[in-house]
Amino acid sequence: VAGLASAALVPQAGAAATARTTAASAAAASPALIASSVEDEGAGCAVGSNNPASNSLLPDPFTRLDGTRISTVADWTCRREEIKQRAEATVYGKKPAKPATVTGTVTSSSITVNVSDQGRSSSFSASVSLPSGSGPFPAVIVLGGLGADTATIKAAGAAIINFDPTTVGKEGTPRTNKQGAFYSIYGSNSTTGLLMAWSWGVSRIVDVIQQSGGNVLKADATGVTGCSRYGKGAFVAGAFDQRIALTMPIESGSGGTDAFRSIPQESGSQPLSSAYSEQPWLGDAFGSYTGNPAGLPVDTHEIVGMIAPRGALIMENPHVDWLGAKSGSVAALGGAEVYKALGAGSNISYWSDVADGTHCAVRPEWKAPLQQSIQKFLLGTGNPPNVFRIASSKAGNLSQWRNWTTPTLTSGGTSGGTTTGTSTGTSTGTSS
Ligand code: MCU
Repeated sequence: VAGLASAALVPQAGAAATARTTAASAAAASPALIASSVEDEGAGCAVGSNNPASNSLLPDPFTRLDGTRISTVADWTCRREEIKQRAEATVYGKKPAKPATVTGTVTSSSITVNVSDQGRSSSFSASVSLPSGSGPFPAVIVLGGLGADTATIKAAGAAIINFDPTTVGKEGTPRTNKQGAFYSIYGSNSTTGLLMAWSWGVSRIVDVIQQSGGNVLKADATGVTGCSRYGKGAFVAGAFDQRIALTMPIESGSGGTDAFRSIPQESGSQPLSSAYSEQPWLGDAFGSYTGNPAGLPVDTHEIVGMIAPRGALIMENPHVDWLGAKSGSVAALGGAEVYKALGAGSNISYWSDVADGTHCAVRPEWKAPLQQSIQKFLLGTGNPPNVFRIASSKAGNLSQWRNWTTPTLTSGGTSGGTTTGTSTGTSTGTSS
């Protein structure tokens, strides 16, 4: 606990204030919530597929694989797609496009999901717990049950969807014999790791909510959270589905939010080789990078950036060295630059200045930012927490990790590059 009295409180400057001003003036015209209606707005982009030269610093989120730099907010859609595809190829494994058929039911107590794709079928379910009052309600998908402050989530007005992701991607199997509802369809020898399989499960739950008619749960107001290995899963789920309005990973560590390049330099943190081998969480391709993170075409600051401009609350524990909270702060600070560039700097918050060192404890410090995040991003009321509260014992320094600057992306059409978006989703734009 020593050292926390002087924990750094870093309010977001400049861009956040700009975002608030922009948002205030745009409020009347903007939808209250900023999630997309589609899983991947960049699905139609023709993007680069080369891996850039090795780089010991965090790659520039704003430079395309062809070397040109993006300049407009519209450009981000296809640049995000490039990041997504490189991250699938080298870190997590491929997330298949929406299956041919997804059916299911939403009731006040459960969600069932039935999927058919490529001639195979599988099913899974999740339990639902509604808050008091009358619906339809927003909901937070809680992966794995650990560490989530469900009382605060419900008191803020959101339902809980309790999802055991191991039914979709089982732990404890060798990489060559992966099991669960995802692998029943895509094969036990699929190279996609468990985190992406879990993320696919979250997306199929959102499919069923979207198709349900919105009587019990709202289609455009779903959040995701989880702690530790389930925090890794919540992070990937929120990053890879633009329908998720609020992403809240807790103490996700190595393989979660922690910047891969920073982990080898953070004493006591879980080594990349360990995160790769403890469970098949990451994709099989990551095995080539555990000793060479500089060779990765992306890092986790860009996975944070994939969440932008949607709501994010990243929670970390600085007392357990294994969790690598310093590397987590590096990624959050780097990802926040994407939010700023999009004029949505206030939509990401980070909090690692906590007193209790117990892994996955429900913490008093996170109650207010959690409540504010749910109200803002799932109910469309109030203001986001808009805070970076970093424990001084585990405070990363972004300037040591980048050689790029953050552009102010302008409105208007796409510029340069070879990319063409064919988005059919609701435009997200800045926060309201
Ligand atoms: C932080 O998440 C993991 C960690 O990566 C593992 O090394 C450890 O065994 O388990 C943590 C966890 O999921 O705890 C519940």
